[in-house]
Amino acid sequence: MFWLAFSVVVTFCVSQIDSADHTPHPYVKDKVSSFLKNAPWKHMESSAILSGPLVLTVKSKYIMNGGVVFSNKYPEKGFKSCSDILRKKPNRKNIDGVYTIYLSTGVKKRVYCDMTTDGGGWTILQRRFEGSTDFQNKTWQNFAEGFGNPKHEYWIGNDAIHDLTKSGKAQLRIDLKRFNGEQGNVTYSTFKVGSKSEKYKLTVGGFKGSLGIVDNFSYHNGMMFTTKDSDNDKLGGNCAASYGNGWWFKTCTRGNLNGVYYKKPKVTSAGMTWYYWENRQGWESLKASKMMIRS
Ligand SMILES: [Ca+2]
Repeated sequence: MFWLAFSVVVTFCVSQIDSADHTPHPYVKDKVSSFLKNAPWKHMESSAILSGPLVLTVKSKYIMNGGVVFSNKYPEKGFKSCSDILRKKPNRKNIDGVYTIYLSTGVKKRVYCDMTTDGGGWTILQRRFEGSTDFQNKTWQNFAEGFGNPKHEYWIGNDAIHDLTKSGKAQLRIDLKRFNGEQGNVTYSTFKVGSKSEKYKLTVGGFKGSLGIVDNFSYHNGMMFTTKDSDNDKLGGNCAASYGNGWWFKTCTRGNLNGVYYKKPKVTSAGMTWYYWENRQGWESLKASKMMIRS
């Protein structure tokens, strides 16, 4: 009887949110509904009146402690990712550019959306093509929050990557370009990055590549993120201290897309490299890199 009455009370309260006079913002409605459903209701009293042979009227009274219903600033549009934008606004297809998305934490992010490649809907995590953004002198916190300019070169931030991949449904695509103009790509059907407390641990699998580009990211599978000021790699020393940038270093790398941007095909493991493509020097520095996800 108690649970039945409880359910009735909650259903009643939630239904009040849908009152005919006002249409609540869906975000607010969801948050308040969730709060009412999960709040600790305290039973105060119940009374029952039996009248006639068939009518039983039960009245129950509950109180609920006050508290914060929600504190997030609710998103204006609420797009969660570039694929979400494309689903809700199909006319954005083939219109690449900077869009606004909101992470599940309520954090607003300006990101570059690739609305063209393979049907579009790709949220860019990392983009480099000219060396205008420094990836070398960045801290753990910089890599966590992201840096650069979404119109040009940037790192979206490890907190954002975690948030966008935590459902486990994201696919990763990396587009690469050599200085001779040759372009190729790799895709991973599984791509997930852990939380801050998990030190952004990388889970990657399901490789496919074009132009003989080999799978080197799997070498980094299971690795935590390492920066100059946070050593979480498998080396005795700190890989990031040698390479400068943050990455999911092991001992240390087989392709470091956050490496030094050399503006020429310099052969060095310190560069922005992918080890390797067929018929090519393994550690040749690349002209462009674009890491992007879709789910
Ligand atoms: Ca180490």
